[in-house]
Amino acid sequence: MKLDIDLINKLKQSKSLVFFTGAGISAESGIPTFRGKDGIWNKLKPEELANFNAFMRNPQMVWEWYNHRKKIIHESKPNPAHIAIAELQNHFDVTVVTQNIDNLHRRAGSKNVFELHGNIERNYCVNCKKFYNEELDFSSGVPICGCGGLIRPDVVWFGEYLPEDQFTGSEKASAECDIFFVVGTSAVVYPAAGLINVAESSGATIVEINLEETPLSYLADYSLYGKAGEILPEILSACATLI
Ligand code: BJW
Repeated sequence: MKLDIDLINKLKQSKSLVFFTGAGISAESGIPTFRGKDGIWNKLKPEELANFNAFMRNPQMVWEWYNHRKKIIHESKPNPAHIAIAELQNHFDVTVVTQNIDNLHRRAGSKNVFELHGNIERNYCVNCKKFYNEELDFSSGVPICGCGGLIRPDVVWFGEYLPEDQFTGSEKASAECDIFFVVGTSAVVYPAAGLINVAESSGATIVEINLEETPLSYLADYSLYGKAGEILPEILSACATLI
């Protein structure tokens, strides 16, 4: 893909970049997306797995799903898209705002990362809120806290509030950046998707990178259609030649 010369000039004039990322950025690491052609929610119903009531009704089933995903994530590696974003830190102030729970941005070397929907490597007790960051023992079924409460993954399910510090920090970065990249998200889950409006109304240039259009594509100044793992390294190369 040939990058638009106007976009390269914008990059030249920019200091701060935000990368707002979704499941699509990790697809090339072998982690399935939620929606779309190969999305896991074509087969599984989100309301049966990604909400608190479903967990309380059937913690065993929800844990089986998360353990399956933990295994995939554990075996995966950051791909060229995650790595390009981390390397862009050598040229710009970079903030990553991710909806993903897979920790691949940090593993790629990104330093300034906000996690809007939690992190699969952490867990906590639904009763006393004690954190369990070590490997859990599933030998006698669903893990139980010392207080008797069920332990759950530290992720944000439908109907739950996003972690306030992560959301507030993301809003600030979105309002203050020069360029806001929207990478591999269907942009349908709120309040996360609303950050695109925050950036746009604050005057940031919006660049969308996706395989296809999304409901918020109309806000983009530049729409780059293709794989994030191919487009982001090209952006990195273009930036390297600016110096
Ligand atoms: C590629 C690619 C490649 C593929 N290269 N691209 C306003 C309006 C309507 C509804 C609401 C609203 N405000 C709130 C709501 C309700 C709800 C919501 O948004 N519902 C809509 C879906 C209808 N939101 C909530 O409930 C949120 N909480 C909340 O609002 O709290 C306030 C409140 C409290 C109490 C009562 C009421 C309100 C919480 C949302 C939590 C979302 N959680 C999940 C699960 C996380 C844990 C886990 O992973 O298990 O987060 S759902 C799931 O969707 C996950 C994702 O982070 C999130 C977004 O998905 P994402 O990342 O966009 O992935 P996909 O699969 O959808 O898209 C992939 C994209 O990549 C596609 O576009 C592909 O084309 C592309 N792609 N390969 C580039 N190689």
